[in-house]
Amino acid sequence: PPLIRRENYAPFPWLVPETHLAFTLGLEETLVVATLTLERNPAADPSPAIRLDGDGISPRSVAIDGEPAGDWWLDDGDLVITLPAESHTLRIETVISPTANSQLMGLYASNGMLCTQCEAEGFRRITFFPDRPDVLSTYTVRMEGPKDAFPVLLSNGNKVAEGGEGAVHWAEWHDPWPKPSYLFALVAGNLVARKDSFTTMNGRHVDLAIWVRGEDLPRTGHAMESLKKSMRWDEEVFGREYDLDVFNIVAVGDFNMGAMENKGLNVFNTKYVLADPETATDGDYDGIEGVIAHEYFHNWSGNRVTCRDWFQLSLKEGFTVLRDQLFSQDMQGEAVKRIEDVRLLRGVQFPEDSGPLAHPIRPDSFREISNFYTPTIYNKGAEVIRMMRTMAGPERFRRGTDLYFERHDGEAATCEDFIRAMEEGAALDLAQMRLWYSQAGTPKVDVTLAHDGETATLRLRQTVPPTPGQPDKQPMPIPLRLALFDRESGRHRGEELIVLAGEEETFSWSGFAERPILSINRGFSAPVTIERDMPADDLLFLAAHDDDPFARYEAMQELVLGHLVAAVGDGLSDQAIEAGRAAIGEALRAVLNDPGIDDAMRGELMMLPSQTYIAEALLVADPARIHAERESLKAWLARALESDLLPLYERTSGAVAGMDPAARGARKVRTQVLVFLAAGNPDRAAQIAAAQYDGARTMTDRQGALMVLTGLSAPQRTHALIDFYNRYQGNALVIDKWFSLQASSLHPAAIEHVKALAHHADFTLRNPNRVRSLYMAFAGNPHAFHAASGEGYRMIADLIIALDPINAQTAARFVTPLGRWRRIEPGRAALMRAELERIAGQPGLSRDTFEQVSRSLG
Ligand code: DPP
Ligand code: ZN
Repeated sequence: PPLIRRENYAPFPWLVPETHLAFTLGLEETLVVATLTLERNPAADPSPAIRLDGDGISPRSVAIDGEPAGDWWLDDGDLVITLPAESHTLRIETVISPTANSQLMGLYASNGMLCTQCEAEGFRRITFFPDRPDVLSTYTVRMEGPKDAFPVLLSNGNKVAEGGEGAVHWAEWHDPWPKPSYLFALVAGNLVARKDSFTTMNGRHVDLAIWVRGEDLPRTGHAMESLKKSMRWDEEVFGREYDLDVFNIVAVGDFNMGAMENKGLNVFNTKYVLADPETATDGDYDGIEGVIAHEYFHNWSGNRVTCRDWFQLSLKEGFTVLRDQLFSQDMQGEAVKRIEDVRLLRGVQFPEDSGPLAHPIRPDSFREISNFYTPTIYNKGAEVIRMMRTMAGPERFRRGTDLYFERHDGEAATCEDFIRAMEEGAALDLAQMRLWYSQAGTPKVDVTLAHDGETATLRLRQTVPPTPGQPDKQPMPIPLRLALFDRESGRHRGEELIVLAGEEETFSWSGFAERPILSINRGFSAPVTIERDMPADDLLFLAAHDDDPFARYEAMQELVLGHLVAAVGDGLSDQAIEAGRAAIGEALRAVLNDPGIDDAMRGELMMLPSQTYIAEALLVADPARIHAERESLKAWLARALESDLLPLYERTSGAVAGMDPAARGARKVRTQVLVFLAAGNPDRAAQIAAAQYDGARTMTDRQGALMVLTGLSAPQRTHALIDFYNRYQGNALVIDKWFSLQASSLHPAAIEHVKALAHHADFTLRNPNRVRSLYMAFAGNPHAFHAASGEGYRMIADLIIALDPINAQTAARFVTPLGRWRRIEPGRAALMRAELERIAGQPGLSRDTFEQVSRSLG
């Protein structure tokens, strides 16, 4: 498959002002009649023919200006037609089979309904079209089908007509806003709606509806509330108003991604719509609120202003992730949300940036765009725009986004357009900042703080590591929020923002009789790793006293990380181990008992750095050693602090139900306590967890207890797993949790459990949520995935090979964990590599999997 390059962008030679689509719907067979008006694009090089993208379809008929066309041919799946004049009307008939579409791209069947997913290049599986984001067209869609199978017919925009007699009915929808093909959507099925309405800031009445299967209706309330909050928030914070009379959301059980922002008709994975306290955790509630907001916000950052080409994907995704993060911060509290976002960034994006799949947030080339819906494009993209916001401040940042929306409304824009609007609107000089768009890799900042007389001198040095195709890097601007704490008073003089722009810079402050304590990268103001030698006492001080909650969290993480990295790396003397553990124990005890922090924050501070994060800090990791050291620290802490943990469990067991912050915080802490106890006192933990399981009034409590039990070899384990399955059989999202908990468990036999679960009657390769619930959980479970025998690697490779022909996009996602081999100790690395080679040797590999495997081996 060819490499597509950003530098080769050229505008499409034709404009498509109007697109009319007529569907005769059927699960087995759907007839599509596409009628396009075409005009030569004055801004492009003229072309005697038109090339319309197609993927796995063939035309049943082609007509130009009402006459059957003769001069057309298929080239590599695309339809090429000679067009003599300046403007034409083109009519193309295709027949597609939704039921046979297991890739879930284009038009497909799910549970008896029909739905579409077109981003990025799915529209070409429905009809021939210039399937690229810079061709904007006004769509009119007519759907006709059996009333009993498809009582509800939805598409983008507003419904303008409907009718039908007897068994067949039809509806016509019109979307007044020109859009690229990736935002087209159609849904037909037996659905019911939760309906509501919203009045916009300028008084426009909007009908809202969330469409689900009948039995799911009671679980749509939270999604609807989240939608209304998002609409209000985007008006208040970004000045963005909704622009149609209806906004529809449809929940689908078979979906490759989280959700999709089609104009006026968002299609969602059920996971991000359905919730009630009995079946969804507090985390699920937050996920729904965040994803509903994300897709809604795309209406401006993505739809009204879209992308010129897919290399600009972060233009809409990075920006929209930042917008949804800011929204969730406002809804749930800034500190905890920021910590969660940083944990995600470090857990998935930093490893991507240091591995074979590293790419800049604006990539230069790809073979399959589906492979670039990555944590780098999304989450690092958000961090880059967040840095601009930090440097400009919220008001100037808003002037920048206002200018961007105003200037590019109705256009397909580039990242460069965004940067320019930000430079002008927010009055920022972003010349050097552009490097964040072009250079991959997580910068490392070495920090030393010297003290001499009354002067404190901070020396900062940055390095941006080499990444595939980018051996040499230039220094990038790194905005760092910092504070210097006076040892005497325990206070700082006020936070400052400095920008490290050169490779090495020094900053100094006078008036410090003693060496101050440095709190740096507060709020995680830059997506970098900080390297510094900080005495344990100073970290203990920050963990207990820093007024920036993120910095407190960070100090805890740094304390534990430093200890574990040393323990895994060089091996520590018994004495050093004891001292390290004692310091961590002291910090954790303070966290457990500090009345000044709320439980949501306490829960965060109690979490030890993940194995992935520890591995990232090591050049080459031995997953077994990391696992052993981390578990043994946990066990030690649990035993040393048992007399603090048990009362904390007692206290937090008071508030059982309720969705208020206090009850949610209590649930989080309770489960964290159980996690510690499971390591230090498994019998006691099993007893408490079993009681929590039996008495649970929320899924958060039930899942937390089951997670802990699943990791133990206790008799209560089997009982709870059977009960959970029986209780929720038939509820796909909850059964996903049941698969996931077993695949991610600390149980020594987790790998055997996964093998057995793959043969469970409820397991299927056809449903992405189910596949991920078993195998993503497994691939993220270090002690099982990295079994020294290589069996874990073999299982993931077997999965990729089996899944690739069914759902290539999902299969390719599983290459990432195997691609980490360069950073793993040599024995395992060889086994991982061998599995990648075995996959590469399969005939007929998809473009998706081929690209990821070859980059991973490369
Ligand atoms: N554009 C979608 C989203 O990120 C993914 N296809 O919302
Ligand atoms: Zn998005």
